[in-house]
Amino acid sequence: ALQGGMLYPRESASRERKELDGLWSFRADFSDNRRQGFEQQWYRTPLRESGPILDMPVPSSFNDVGQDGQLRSFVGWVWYEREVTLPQRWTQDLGTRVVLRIGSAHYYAIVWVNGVHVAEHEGGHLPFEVDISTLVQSGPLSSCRITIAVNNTLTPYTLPPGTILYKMDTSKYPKGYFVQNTNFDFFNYAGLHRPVLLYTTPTIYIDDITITTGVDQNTGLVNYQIFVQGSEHFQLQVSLLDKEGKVVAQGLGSQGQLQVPSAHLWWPYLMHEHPAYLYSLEVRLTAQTAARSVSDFYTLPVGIRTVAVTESQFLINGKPFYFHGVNKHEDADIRGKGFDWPLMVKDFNLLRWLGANSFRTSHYPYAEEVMQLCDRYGIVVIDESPGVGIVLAQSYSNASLQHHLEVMGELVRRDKNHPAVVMWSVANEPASSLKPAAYYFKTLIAHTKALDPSRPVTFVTNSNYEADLGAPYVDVICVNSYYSWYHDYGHLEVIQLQLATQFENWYRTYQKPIIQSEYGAEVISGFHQDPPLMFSEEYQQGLLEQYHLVLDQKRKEYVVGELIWNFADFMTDQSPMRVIGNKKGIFSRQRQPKSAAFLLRQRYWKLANETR
Ligand code: BDP
Repeated sequence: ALQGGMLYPRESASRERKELDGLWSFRADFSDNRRQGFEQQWYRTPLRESGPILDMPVPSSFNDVGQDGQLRSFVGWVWYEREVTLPQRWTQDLGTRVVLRIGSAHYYAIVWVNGVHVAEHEGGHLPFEVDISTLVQSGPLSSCRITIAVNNTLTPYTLPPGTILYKMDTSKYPKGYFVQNTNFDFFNYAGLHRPVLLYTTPTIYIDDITITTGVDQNTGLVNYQIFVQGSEHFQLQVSLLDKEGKVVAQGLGSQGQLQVPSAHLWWPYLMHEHPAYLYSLEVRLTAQTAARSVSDFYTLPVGIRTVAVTESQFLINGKPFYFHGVNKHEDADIRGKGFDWPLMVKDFNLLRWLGANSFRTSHYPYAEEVMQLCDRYGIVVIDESPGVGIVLAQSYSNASLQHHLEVMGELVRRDKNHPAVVMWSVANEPASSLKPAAYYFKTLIAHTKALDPSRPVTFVTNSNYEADLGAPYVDVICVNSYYSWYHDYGHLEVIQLQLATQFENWYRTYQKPIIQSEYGAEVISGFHQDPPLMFSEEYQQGLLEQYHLVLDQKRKEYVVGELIWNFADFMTDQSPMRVIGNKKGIFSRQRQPKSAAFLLRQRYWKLANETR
């Protein structure tokens, strides 16, 4: 089980934040065994004393900011370091708890503060944090040195999995030559991808909050559970405030139910005149110690809504919801997978221009700042774990499963309170027809449901409906298919028959709602061919039109969504199949529309008007 909560660090009357974004010292360990940094203990003294360092922006992937091809494709340990000056009230007041929080470090991270090992974390897409109070409060120092070593190596036991291939043939490769192989279709960008920060709380503090919501006639129900650390003796007061700041319900104690008469529900974008209504849950902790009285305040945005799945429908607030949206990636020029405010806002503006009401976080959890905007804008999210590329037998091992269970724990802990999240996806395109897949997905899905009984769970399949051993356990069938792209390429005329057959087979077998969770075609922006040929804008449009004809029939029955692959072009590994990345975006990597974006925009607005 996980230790403690992972509330997003927010400022309040009792909490401060210090962002550590900006330039960090950086050094990649190019030594043969990649372990020189450990052997020479680069964390003991300032990194610049170890040898040549670079300036590295945080957050960002390290790969594309420089002009060094070897760094771009580096595999192994890279070292980041930053000196921070702390205010006296943080270092002198023993009633203050100082926490270092790393939004994401891909893939494995070790953290030292002033040369002392304080944390390790596995997994590149979820936050972790460590209480460093004793270290920063122990001496006269008002500064501290934070060192973070990050390793991007992927093995069959990591999530996502990968393989390090040693090339032994000395007639072809230098001694010790190896490459990183992956079974997923995006570049394995690495580094400190999301904000790193320090924040404070009192030493008796609100550690976690879990909210679930319901609706009874017109009354909104907000069930809360609050976890406190640092003392057994405390008082908790909760108030729910509406948008105007008016208190609409109050409660006392660690758990309870707030009732909101004539509640404003959280509705998806375009489904209601007033979508995305958020209340604020203000939690106030007070405690009395021998020395003093302590208060802690935390405010959580809360959306009141329900989610349910029937044999053929996906219901939000009891009304059928049709996902007309996209699959995304965290990906852009220069920064790679680094979080970037302008990029995030641009993407949301494009989503709303498009009339998209939803997206899937293919193929890993996205930044918390993204999830918060989904709550505020009413963009519905299928929240996917980094379980992509589970295709090797080893990746079905018990060790891998255990890690995957932990990752689901971390994901649910981080995202459980987002009204925008309506379903968990535990994996993308695993080899779900392999024998161990049955036990693996049965266990993984049961575990996720136990962590969060309030949301449906799925994984995204590209297996055959008869062979898929995980499908019996999902609530919604999510299918990817690439008719007339990877199969029968060039033949748009076969799509309708093949797609209709796909839907009918899955529905007959499982009687569960179906989402077309990927479909699409590669286009080089600006390539035109009529009659349509592959890679031209006309071919992508033609392919979409064929898919839409079938989706329009089946959505009257049991198809509950369509998510285009992909929102934007994105970087992949180099291969003869990819022209500087995957070009299935309806927007280019620079977020300019291809012709298909206009087609989709018309369709999505029409769907929105029909299903409102
Ligand atoms: C699907 C994968 C996705 C790929 C896409 C493609 O889920 O990650 O990028 O195919 O090949 O199989 O474009």
